[in-house]
Amino acid sequence: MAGGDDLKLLGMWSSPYVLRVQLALSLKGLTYECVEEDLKNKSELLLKSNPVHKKVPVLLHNGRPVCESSVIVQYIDEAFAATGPSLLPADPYERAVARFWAAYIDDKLLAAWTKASMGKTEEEMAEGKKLSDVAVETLEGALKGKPFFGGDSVGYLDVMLGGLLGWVRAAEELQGIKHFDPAKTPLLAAWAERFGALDAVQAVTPDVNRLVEFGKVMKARLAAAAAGAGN
Ligand SMILES: N[C@@H](CCC(=O)N[C@@H](CS)C(=O)NCC(=O)O)C(=O)O
Repeated sequence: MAGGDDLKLLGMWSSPYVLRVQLALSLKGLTYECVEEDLKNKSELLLKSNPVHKKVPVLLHNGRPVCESSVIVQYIDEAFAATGPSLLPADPYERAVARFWAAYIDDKLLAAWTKASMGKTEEEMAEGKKLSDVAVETLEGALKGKPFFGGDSVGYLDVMLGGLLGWVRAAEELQGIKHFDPAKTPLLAAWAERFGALDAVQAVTPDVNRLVEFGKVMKARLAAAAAGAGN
């Protein structure tokens, strides 16, 4: 890391958004301090650093906050351009394509996955699964002819999707949903294995069993809240 740079990440261990930032920092080989937030009792530092959304992740670079996972990953790549591999493509057109698919992941894929796992009714969850299948098959097209979204090595889009992988695996345990089914989307299924096997990725990936247990607790809390609202 460039001399004198101080990096502090306000995060939470189970957050896929925080994991994106950890992946970017790990792939770039940057060292940082990780501060675990209690989202039910947010720290003054978090509230002051992200007064608009009050969410994690926030990256403090020499005390200056950067918010929103996609913005932070791009910031890391630009601010530490001389350190480690580049995440965003050098070519402006390729950069635009990577950003387009990153927005697709957040707008379509994540929305579908949330509906499939947290839907209020069985019908809503089934609808989420259908939307998810369409989104995953569409995303498969962006991976044609290359091992990673970034080409021969990982890039911005790999990080944006890779942050979600822990929960993709946990969903298999929790709901029996295989989001990256080798039979339907073989390229994405192989990508998930390839990406997950990288040292820099393994160094920060949360334990899937811990995510599964956390998922069960969240689900029970949602069910209790829904039952309470119905009384
Ligand atoms: N769009 C944001 C989403 C971040 C987000 O939703 N963070 C959650 C944790 S997974 C959070 O901080 N939630 C606290 C809250 O909503 O009050 C990003 O990409 O960084």
